[in-house]
Amino acid sequence: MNFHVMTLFPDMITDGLNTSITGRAIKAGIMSVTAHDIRDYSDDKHLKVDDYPYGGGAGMVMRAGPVCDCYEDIVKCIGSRPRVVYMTPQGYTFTQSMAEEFAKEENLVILCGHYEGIDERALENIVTDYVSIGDYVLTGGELPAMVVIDTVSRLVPGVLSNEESAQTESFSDGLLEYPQYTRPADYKGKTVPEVLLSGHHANIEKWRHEKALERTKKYRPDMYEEYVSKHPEEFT
Ligand code: 6GU
Repeated sequence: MNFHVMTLFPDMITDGLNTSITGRAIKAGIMSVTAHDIRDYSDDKHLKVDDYPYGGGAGMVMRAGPVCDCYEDIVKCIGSRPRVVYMTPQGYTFTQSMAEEFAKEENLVILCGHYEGIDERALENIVTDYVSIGDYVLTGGELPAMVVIDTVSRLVPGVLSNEESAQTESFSDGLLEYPQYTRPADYKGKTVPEVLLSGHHANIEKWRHEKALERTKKYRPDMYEEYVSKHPEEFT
């Protein structure tokens, strides 16, 4: 899987993803992340990529030319017109099922905005998906792009080891994770739940399931209701 990020801060993307699990996958050749500097496509002698908004108002707008030219260069490079995900607080909220869709693509372009936004005509020309990562405002699309790439990459075959893949359960069974403990059994007077030391496998599974339900009910009542409606036999 190849990610192509269109950004004004390419170092932020490469520095952020060349570490940890994504960094390992990139070095192994299982995926690639290429950051394309939109400023390289400026036609301005001062390399400006923004301008004042028509109609007035605060802030600057990224011009259509550099954004579209950058995309066309990627198209020429890979020989197809890949999906373009625009990171914007005005988009649909990112979900695990969106990540599963994106993971099917061979190439994915992610466009990061800055300033007050990007000229609407560039968006109309190239963007296929408008995606936000939640209801709060960031200074730019780079951190959201890294969130999307991290989430999608762990769904790409070979990126996670078998042991890492086994920890995928959390959202896939529709419940939050149960609490985990490791040694020591007594940490400054706080002890590990007795059942986990018992070696009784069925009891341990039962306890973990109960804790997962308890947590989901408390922190994600929406997910809890969904789970109850899908597993009525468990609650009769
Ligand atoms: Cl995708 N971009 C920005 N600038 N802020 C956000 C966001 C995206 N998602 C949530 N907040």
